[in-house]
Amino acid sequence: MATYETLLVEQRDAVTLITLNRPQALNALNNQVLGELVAAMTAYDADDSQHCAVLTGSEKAFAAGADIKEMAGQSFAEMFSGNYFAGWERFTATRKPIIAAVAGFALGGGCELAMMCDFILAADTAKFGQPEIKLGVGPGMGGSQRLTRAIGKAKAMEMCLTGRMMGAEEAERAGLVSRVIPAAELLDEALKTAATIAGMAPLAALANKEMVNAAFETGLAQGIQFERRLFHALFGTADQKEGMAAFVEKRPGNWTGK
Ligand code: CO8
Repeated sequence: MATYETLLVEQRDAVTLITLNRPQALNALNNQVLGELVAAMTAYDADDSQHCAVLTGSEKAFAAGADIKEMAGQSFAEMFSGNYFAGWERFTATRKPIIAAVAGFALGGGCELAMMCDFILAADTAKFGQPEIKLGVGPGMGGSQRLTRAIGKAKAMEMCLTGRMMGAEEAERAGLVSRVIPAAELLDEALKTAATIAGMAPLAALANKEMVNAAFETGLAQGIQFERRLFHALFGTADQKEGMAAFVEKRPGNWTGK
């Protein structure tokens, strides 16, 4: 397995655990982190033995944003011609499931990275925010769009305009995170959840991710049509036959990923 300077990557059975590892900068995201995360996700997606990923940070910070020191001196021409940070689209192109396990600060690009994952499990210490306005800018990794879709206009607008942080309880109430977990149990719970997902029929997992994501890209009728076609298509898989036979025979499914 490849090794990285800003990430720790390990495989626990069928689960890939990726830990952001720039403690000196509270896991701030720079071009190197971006390149390494894309490489790690591409490797995970291509590895037939891996079926769910967990992305996490440290106890203090999931990620405190894009690296302000890397960006500070850049001109418009450099940002625009280099299409700064456009590479994140390759992260969101990952087809297999990714869980964000967030403890501590998830600010700016850190909050946006968590929202690029399929769902967020938050420690009770998690703090989410889009404080870019305090730096004279705004979200740039999808925050204005994904946060608004996740928690609605009123709260997203307030978060972006004031830069205030939102704690884990509020984030759960608002629908940004799926569950809040005591900090000491966060990683175990995230790995357990990932193992549950990794235990599902792999093609069904890909299809479920695509279906839910389609809700953000289509109108209702088109989204339902897409869902139905994917549902139909899964009847071409051996795992659908196996899954339904296993139910009737009252035993667990034995998946082949075919
Ligand atoms: N970038 C670079 N370095 C950082 C960052 C960051 N975002 N956040 C923290 N660090 C560094 C600090 O500079 C410090 O380094 P040093 O010891 O060398 O001074 C070290 O991490 C520890 O940080 P603090 O001493 O500040 O720790 P505190 O516990 O006092 O405070 C905070 C923690 C509250 C999280 C504080 O560090 C903070 O406010 N950080 C910045 C948060 C922020 O503004 N994030 C938004 C950044 S902009 C962004 O994310 C834009 C995304 C879109 C880009 C897309 C481009 C197209």
